[in-house]
Amino acid sequence: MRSWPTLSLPELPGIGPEVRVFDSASGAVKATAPGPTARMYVCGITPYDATHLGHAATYLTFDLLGRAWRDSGHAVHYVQNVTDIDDPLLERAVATGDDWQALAQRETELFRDDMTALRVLPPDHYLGAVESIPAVVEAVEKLRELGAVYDVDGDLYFRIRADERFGSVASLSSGEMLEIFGDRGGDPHRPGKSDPLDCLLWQAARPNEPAWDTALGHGRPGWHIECVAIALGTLGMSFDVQGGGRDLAFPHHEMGASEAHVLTGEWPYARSYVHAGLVGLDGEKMSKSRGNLVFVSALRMLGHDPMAIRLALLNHHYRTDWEWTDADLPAAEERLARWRAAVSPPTGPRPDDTLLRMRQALSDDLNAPSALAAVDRWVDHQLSRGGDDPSGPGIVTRACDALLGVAL
Ligand code: 5CA
Ligand code: ZN
Repeated sequence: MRSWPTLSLPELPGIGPEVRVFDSASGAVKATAPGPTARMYVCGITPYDATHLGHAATYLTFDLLGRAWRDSGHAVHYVQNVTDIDDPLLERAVATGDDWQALAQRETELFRDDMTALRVLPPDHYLGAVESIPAVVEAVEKLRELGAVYDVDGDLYFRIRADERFGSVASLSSGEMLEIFGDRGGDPHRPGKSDPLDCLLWQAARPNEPAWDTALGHGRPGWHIECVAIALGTLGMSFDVQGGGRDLAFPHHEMGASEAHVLTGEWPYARSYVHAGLVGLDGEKMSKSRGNLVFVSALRMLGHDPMAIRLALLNHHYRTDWEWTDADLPAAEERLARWRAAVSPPTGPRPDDTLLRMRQALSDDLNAPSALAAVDRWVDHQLSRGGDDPSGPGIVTRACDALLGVAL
């Protein structure tokens, strides 16, 4: 699948510190210790509706991580999927009378436009579930040979007991897992399953639904194995970060880690599992199924500067859940205008301390609000007293671009 256009990042003096992030599996902030090339897989959209601010906040989180890694001297190998075949997409297509493929293509295109406008660096591999069906089939066949698969009326299930490490990503009790599994696409009550938490790897064709003829029969892929097949095919095992919103920790990333462990005999799947908090509106998680959405594209159509949208999102720490309010965007627009006014004179205050603080904040669990505050300090100083360092405005502009993705 086509990714979106890349951006060249401006050079900064010196190098950033090693990046630390909160890993859900160990429950602590820990150093990401990538080799020369950091490897990251971030779960992509299910393209049945436009990108809302919750999605955007999650993709910005991993964009910051990629930028911090680059600043600390690493190359980045970044992979993202598109779940372009799944129940919610088919349900939406039926409800609106759309062709499911046309719907997926349209919404994926809009997502690319939103990511481009927000200056999110593109993945190196952007792969859809449909184009990855051969890789999924190969993975499920291998799991079957290893005895980790059973059949319920033609549907193929992954046996979680095949993995003695199952449960180590999200660290939930079995009661919690059962409750969440049903809410997030699982089918704990289906008769014939060996364990209520076993998950679908391959679903046999249903009437009036798309299906593919494969060695597994006529059907379509399950969700978790899609990401495993794509991640292993591009990054291999033990990549540095598996990312997504907090709602993906269980079951999605838990199942992915187990399937990959059984498949390869290796551990870990990802060295860190990084989860962004959920953005809400009116007291509820912003979600396509609830319909309480603010779309990035709608804000753009209203003429809001994407850099202000970006600043509004970065003003919240990625790990906390937060609520979007009508005050977020005007505050970000005002901040953006001040920043732009401050970098326009030829000289300004010395930027060294600002750059240092921005780097420290971002490398310490992606503390974007603190990095924004560091820029605010320089801006306040410039707008109140000015400065005579000819490198000041240029370095602050470049740091905002390279580290925060905010073009001034
Ligand atoms: N296609 C799967 C992942 S393989 C999926 O979850 N798609 S999604 O379109 O539902 O979500 C895309 C990403 O946005 C996921 O990482 C999800 O966790 C995140 N996300 C969804 N809603 C919110 C929200 N309200 N706040 C923050 N992130 C969100
Ligand atoms: Zn995924």
